[in-house]
Amino acid sequence: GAPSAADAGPEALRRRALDALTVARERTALLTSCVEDGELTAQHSPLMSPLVWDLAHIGNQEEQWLWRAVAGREALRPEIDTLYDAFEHPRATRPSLPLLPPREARAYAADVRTRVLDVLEATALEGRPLVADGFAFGMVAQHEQQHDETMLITHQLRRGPAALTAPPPPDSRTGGLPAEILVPGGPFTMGTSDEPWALDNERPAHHRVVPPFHIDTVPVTNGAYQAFIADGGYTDPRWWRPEGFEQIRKHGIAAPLFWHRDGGQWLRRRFGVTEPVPEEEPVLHVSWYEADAYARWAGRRLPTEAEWEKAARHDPVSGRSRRYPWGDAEPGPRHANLGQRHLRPAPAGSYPEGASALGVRQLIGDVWEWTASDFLPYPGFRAFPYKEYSEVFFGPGHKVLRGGSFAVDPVACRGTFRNWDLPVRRQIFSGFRTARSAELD
Ligand code: AVJ
Ligand code: FE
Repeated sequence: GAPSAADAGPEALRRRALDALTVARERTALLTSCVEDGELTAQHSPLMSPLVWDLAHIGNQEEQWLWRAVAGREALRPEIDTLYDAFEHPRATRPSLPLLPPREARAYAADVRTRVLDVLEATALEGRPLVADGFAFGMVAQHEQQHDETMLITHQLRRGPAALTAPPPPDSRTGGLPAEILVPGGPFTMGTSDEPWALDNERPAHHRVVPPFHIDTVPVTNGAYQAFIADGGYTDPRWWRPEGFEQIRKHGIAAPLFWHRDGGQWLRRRFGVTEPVPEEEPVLHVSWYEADAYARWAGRRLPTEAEWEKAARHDPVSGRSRRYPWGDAEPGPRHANLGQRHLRPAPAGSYPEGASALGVRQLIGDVWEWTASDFLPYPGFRAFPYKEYSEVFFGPGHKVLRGGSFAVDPVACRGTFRNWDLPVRRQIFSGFRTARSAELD
């Protein structure tokens, strides 16, 4: 298999950094060239930035971290920093800023990239923590890919005919899967201290004791979710957290985002195309409140973040935690549905080669999975290299999502990777699976 990043030398990491930056830029270029320039400056939803903001923000972050912090050079355009500071300007206000127009934004990002490739060539990837193992380059590639996922969400919210197309994922389902899998109780290693490009919130590795539990073999499907809807799930407050019930009442929510009813059937709009909701696909575009309510209706609950990671990484034979469910090899197309190769999740039960040691499927790729847990620091957490990546979001307001969606690139996805969002969010590529404690048996 592919060499693991964990034991790659500096030259392998330099190639990996060049490759990760190049792949990210190809994705960014596609997402910002498949619509007219006029659409790049439009706001498709108050929840999202205009695409041209993401484009220049990607370049600006790369300039700040690789041109200035790593190489110690002067700001190229100091006057634009504040425009692309995500904390100074909330998304809804970004269209009214004097943003760089599309041509200038493209030229700026390209200029930064040309300089950064020289920096990568000239920098010894050892010594201070920012450059050791090429960390800052890996961080910037992950940042660009995270915005590429954000831009894909903007494309999904956009009205009008399809601008993006991709082949459907191969149907690699195998039958006869159990509905749930027992994860034995006991300690396991959560988080990492030796994955070179793991971000601050994934660190450090530490022991967690997790009581035995059962977890769904596959994510909850549209078919299963339709049974919840048909059973009056959205109108029965017994299943809902009070604030979640208030949100669905106030906004008239009665199905996942992008679904509508036509006669007797559920349809959904996906990247400009309307189609029947496929029953066998994992449900997508549900909030944490919807996931939590479904689980309660099903007599189950969402897995905690520690349970999710143990199901994904714990090898009961060796007792160690793997980098990915299938082992330590880098994600390939047979392991998981990642990287916007397909613009939809694969049917539940796909990717047998991506199963975890315990046999749990599709933990990586397809849909982000809501967990029961608040986004909190691990014991021994240290913000690095900046507090605004993770630390300012810690607390009960944000729920953790795990595993990555079809829209995430492999560079920004691992068994330890942590995503988070507000529990009301549903434009993200979010689904879930359920669990139950085994002690109740
Ligand atoms: C980790 C996906 C929640 O998009 O808000 C991008 C990633 N941080 N730029 C986000 C991020 C700064 C972040 N999430
Ligand atoms: Fe950002």
